[in-house]
Amino acid sequence: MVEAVIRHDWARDEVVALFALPFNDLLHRAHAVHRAHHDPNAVQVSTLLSIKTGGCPEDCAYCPQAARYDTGVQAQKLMSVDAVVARAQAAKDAGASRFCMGAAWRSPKDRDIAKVAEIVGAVKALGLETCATLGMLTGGQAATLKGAGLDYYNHNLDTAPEFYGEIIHTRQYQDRLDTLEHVREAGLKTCCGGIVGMGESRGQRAGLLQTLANLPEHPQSVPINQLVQVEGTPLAGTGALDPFEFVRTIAVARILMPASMVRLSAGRQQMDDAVQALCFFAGANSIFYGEKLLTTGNPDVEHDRALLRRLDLHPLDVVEEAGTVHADILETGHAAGAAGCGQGCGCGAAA
Ligand code: SAM
Ligand code: DTB
Ligand code: SF4
Repeated sequence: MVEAVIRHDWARDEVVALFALPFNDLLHRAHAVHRAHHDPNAVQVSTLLSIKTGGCPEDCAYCPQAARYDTGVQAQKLMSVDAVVARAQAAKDAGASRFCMGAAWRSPKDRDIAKVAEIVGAVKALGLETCATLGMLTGGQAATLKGAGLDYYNHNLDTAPEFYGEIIHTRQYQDRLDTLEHVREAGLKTCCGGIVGMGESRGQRAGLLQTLANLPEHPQSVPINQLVQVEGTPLAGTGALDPFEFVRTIAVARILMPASMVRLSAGRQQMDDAVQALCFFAGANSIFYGEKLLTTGNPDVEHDRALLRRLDLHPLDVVEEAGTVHADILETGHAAGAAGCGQGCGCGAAA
């Protein structure tokens, strides 16, 4: 299996040409790249928590947390360290290896960062990988988060540069690129992707992926979200994207960024199992696991376990603890050592 060359000089025409390949040819090519760089039967499992919800001053047209849209989301202030740690422990017990914390800020204040740094340190101490998405960061804030033990910072480009102005007016594309630069310079891993199904053209979907692939480093994690339409946001009622076009987007992301984790992100609850299976074949190898994303729904964990089992997919990098053989969460519904096991799986947890 020949590994694909890592490139940062993709032309728009080349990316559009990939989208235009016959579906089977595109999936064949994407899967070959996937197989050369990753275990094709492993899926990285992250759990997401909104640690500060709603009341955001930005106008992102897709977002239920923007204060200016009447979406029914109740604003909540930053959660306490203990409350977040309890949720992170539960996520770990359920089999997640990464814990992603989201806050509805435009750009956090330094005192917010100090509090989040404390939270990150406590979550990291549980043995989980940590990820945060808090809005725009200065270089100093990124360095503080790195020092606290943060592994990944999520900051999405969201869409192609030329479509961005139709979706967000309260900050510029360049602001996003600047934050990504601060994140990279602090030595954090980058989680950066976008949303499809917002009414963009295929050329604009290609433009998003081209921009991601031509960053100075490929983001280590690339979330591809399908728009979750929320009543009250300007994008509610946008025409649905053909599911096969979503699969194509995953496949092109895999070809352009061969070594990155490509996350089948928001929108899975609205997606057929068969479409998700095609996404895994096309190169998706990461999901959000748990009944909620930030404010909207995600598939039931039982449903996801069954789906992964039906597709013979196993969770990647469940944290190994010394002397513990981890139970298969697909069989038992929890990682080894989880409180209150009692399912006779031999993991040693107390019932
Ligand atoms: N406020 C921070 C920011 O914007 O960077 C962090 C949280 S924000 C909710 C994180 C990402 O979630 C957004 O960049 C967007 O890509 C995604 N997102 C938000 N609402 C969504 C929706 N309705 N459907 C799909 N993705 C969504
Ligand atoms: C990402 O790209 N998608 C996640 C995560 N990064 C933070 C967020 C999806 C949010 C979907 C809408 C909601 O639940 O509020
Ligand atoms: Fe605010 Fe982030 Fe939502 Fe935009 S995506 S409105 S910045 S929470």
